[in-house]
Amino acid sequence: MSKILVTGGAGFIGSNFVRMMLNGSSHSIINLDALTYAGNLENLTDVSSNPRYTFVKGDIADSGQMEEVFAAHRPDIVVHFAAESHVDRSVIDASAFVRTNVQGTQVLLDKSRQFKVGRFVHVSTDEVYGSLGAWGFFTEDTPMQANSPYSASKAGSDLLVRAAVHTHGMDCVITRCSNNYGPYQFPEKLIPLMIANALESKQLPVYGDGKNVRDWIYVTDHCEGIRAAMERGQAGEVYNFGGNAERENIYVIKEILRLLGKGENLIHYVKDRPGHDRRYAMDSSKARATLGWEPRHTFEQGLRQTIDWYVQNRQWWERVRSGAYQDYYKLQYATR
Ligand code: NAD
Ligand code: TDX
Repeated sequence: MSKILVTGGAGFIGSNFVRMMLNGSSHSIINLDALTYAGNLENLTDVSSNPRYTFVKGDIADSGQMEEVFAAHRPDIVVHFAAESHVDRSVIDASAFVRTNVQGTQVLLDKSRQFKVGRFVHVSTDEVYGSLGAWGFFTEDTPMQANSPYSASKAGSDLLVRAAVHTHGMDCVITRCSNNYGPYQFPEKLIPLMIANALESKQLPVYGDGKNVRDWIYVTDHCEGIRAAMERGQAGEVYNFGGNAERENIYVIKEILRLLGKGENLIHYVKDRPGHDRRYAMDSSKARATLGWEPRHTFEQGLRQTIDWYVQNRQWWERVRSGAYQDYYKLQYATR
């Protein structure tokens, strides 16, 4: 049984990972999270009384605070999710992205080395590879060509992790995944935003021509990949995870409307995202061959499950859409 320090465990993917590990392993979990606008302890209400679960509020970019957390908990493994994660917010202001994603990752690497953590799993994204044309896939050897402040900050953190392996001999693995969707995703991201707006009969804002392509993966499939990399990955290696589900945004939006029985009159084309990457598609053959991993959900199954969850958990997203979120939403969609 290991002690796993999970950073960002109150966010979307982190909370799904914490739940999976508490219900499906005997490891102890220390959930370290700053509880930014995206962090929500309600995501973990069902598992928070588990005796193997501890929550610690803390900022990964604060070295002094991290020293105290590592000294108090002495983790065997770090699984690092904590990040500023929304591309549009990074276009408005990149400073928190540099602080958390770049500086925060280095602080965690330093503390992990100091306290002799056995394995560091760095959760990254397909966006570090840039944008694809109509054909081809990202492999682990595709050069990094990040295009947004968000993806540039993630690419920076990936390089810091690589440097920790090469310079200090640390045992780190990097996972890069395509677009996640599923329960507890903050309704600023495409799928939950469109579901919530449709349920409230509000306009569905489509950037540009709606033909940008994302490779959608159900969140628990990604979490299983991270677990496989944590358990069976080789130090210094990168593992790509994708859902094998490339879809144009407009297809996804029309499917959501169809499944909710809402009309396409809600679709509203707005100004494109600056620097909007055209297409992402992952080649996950390395993870399949070397980790024995594969995604379990088709996009159609996963989307249905996700819509059901948002219909049944209306209170959850209504609460997170109130307050500070309103200010962001007004700013982001004001001039479109
Ligand atoms: P999220 O925004 O839902 O959650 C991020 C969490 O990090 C929140 O709980 C937040 O409170 C916490 N956090 C932010 N700044 C912090 C700080 N300074 N100190 C401590 N905690 C802090 O993000 P997500 O969608 O769950 O993404 C998790 C990770 O997975 C990120 O590293 C992201 O880059 C990566 N990723 C996401 C996707 C996706 O589709 N969502 C795909 C590939 C990779
Ligand atoms: O209102 C919208 N309208 C719209 O057309 C929003 C919010 C998005 N979009 C488009 C932009 C993208 O082409 O939908 C697509 C998906 O957008 P996001 O949900 O913002 O995701 P994306 O920018 O692709 O990045 C996501 O996947 C990789 C996550 O947010 C990242 O954290 C992850 O690394």
